[in-house]
Amino acid sequence: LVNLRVDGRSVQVDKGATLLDAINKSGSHVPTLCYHPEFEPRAVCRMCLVDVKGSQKPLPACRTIAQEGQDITTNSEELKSFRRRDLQFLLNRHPNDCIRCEVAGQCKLQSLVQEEQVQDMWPASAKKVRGSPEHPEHLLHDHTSPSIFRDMDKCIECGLCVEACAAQKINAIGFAERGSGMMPITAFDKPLAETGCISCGQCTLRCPVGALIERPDWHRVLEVLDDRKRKTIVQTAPATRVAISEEFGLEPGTISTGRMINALRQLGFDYVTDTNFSADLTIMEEANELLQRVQGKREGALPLFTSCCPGWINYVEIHRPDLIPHLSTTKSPQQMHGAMARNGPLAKLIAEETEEEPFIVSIMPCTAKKDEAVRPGNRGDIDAVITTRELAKMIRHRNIPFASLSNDGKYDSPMGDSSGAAAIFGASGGVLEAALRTAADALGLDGPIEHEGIRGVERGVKVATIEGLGSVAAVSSIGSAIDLLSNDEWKKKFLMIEVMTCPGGCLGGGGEPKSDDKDILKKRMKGIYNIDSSSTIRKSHENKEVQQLYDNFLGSPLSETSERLLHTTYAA
Ligand code: HC0
Ligand code: SF4
Repeated sequence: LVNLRVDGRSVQVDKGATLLDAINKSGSHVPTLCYHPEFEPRAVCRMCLVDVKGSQKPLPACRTIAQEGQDITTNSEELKSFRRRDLQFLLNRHPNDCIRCEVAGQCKLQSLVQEEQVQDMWPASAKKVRGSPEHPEHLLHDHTSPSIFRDMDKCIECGLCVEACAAQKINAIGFAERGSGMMPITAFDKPLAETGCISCGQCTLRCPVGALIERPDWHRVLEVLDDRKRKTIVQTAPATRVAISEEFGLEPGTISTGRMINALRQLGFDYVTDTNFSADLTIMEEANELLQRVQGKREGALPLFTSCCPGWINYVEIHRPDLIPHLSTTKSPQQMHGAMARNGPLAKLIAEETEEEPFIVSIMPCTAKKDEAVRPGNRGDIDAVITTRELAKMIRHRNIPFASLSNDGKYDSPMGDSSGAAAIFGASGGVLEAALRTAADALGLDGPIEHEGIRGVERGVKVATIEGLGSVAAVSSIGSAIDLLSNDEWKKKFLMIEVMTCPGGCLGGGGEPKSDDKDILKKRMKGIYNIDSSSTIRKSHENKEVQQLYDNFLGSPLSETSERLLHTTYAA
């Protein structure tokens, strides 16, 4: 342990901890803009400069390792005035449109400016923003991606987006220029839609301001809800019910399924249904697809890749079209749900009440799901996809007291029942574990229901070998998939491979609440697995509503109707 003093108070931290860790532990506070615990600190924003007794100049707390006996001051008049000057510099270059900014109220720059009462020196017309005569060369507003909006006039050059994209090994954004003109841009300054961007949204998760955000669709959803002309159906993804809690001050990992359902009803949705229902349906189709491929009864290569993660599908189509034959043709649960709500028993029920087509909304932890909904072959089934963060905004805008709602809301039927296997779709390894539970029963194997070996939120590849079946792999983060696929070993080793683009799976999705807690994914994961372990039904094929759907509408997995509504194709 290391002993030091922060603002006159003694504090002990682990060896290797930074001054920032010590400051946070001591109860003192320094602001940060460019720091996130996931990445190596770059110390460019200078907000966390502190005085260290004996040092000639202030040091950045985020990347200075704490030493025995150090005496730290965080809030001298000189440091405070330095921070204010720096904030003023950022503010002078920032547009004056905070009042309608999508991240208003959750922007780190706004919060610091407000706290310090920094004055903006220049009117909007005189702002030195990029695209102005000083920086005419860079694309400023880029709304070409179906998932991500880039408004670079709001950028404060912290570099967290560059780090986030590099951690994904996609590198669609990088730094251009040097010194004070340095800014993150896309390769050749192309619009995002023309780059290698896979819409994962990890950059939006880390952007401390409103420069990179998910394409906002919640305004349109509220309009339709308020209009009350069309019946509205909403579906909620597995990972949303846990992470939404954080937006309203509940402990990370808190399961808020019933609260979320109640909030959705208060927002005015007519039918509140569960993507988890379609996750169970996905397992039925995908497990049978795997079986048919193994038996040589169906086109397509082995190992089989899961197809539910749209960032992964984007990656394959853009960067590795040679892998397309390995992709499962099974649609993702989101898209199956859309197709069923549009064409299945629920659609029939609604058609008895009104001729008007229902408006179908998904709540997803993911930005790439916006992209998925407008893919050829999917277009039209889902009318709007909003992220967990956007849902929280809608709830706040309507003054719904989320945290104090009772947690007893229930999904509507049909399309509301689900198993524990569906719940764990939200965590890396979950889709695979769900498939293994069903495959084991189908093949009469006597295995465990839980597969610890493929659980966990860290980036990397987790492997499990099932006797009588073979080896399977769960890949957490697209960067790890890129590594795994860099040579052909995977072709020999595995029967099935799950790839989730975001570290930890959907619970770490680009549309989830922003957090500076380095253990946030673990906390969310615990909540997700708790839903599973407390479920009475834990296997997808035991979902009664899914069984009824096959009996009354689809016939069987891979039937003609299933193929038409629940499967898709890919193109390079
Ligand atoms: Fe996921 Fe999904 S589990 S991709 O991680 O398969 O976004 O939560 O909704 O579609 O069910 C995300 C989460 C989903 C889908 C499901 C799958
Ligand atoms: Fe990179 Fe993902 Fe952001 Fe695209 S969405 S720029 S791939 S981090």
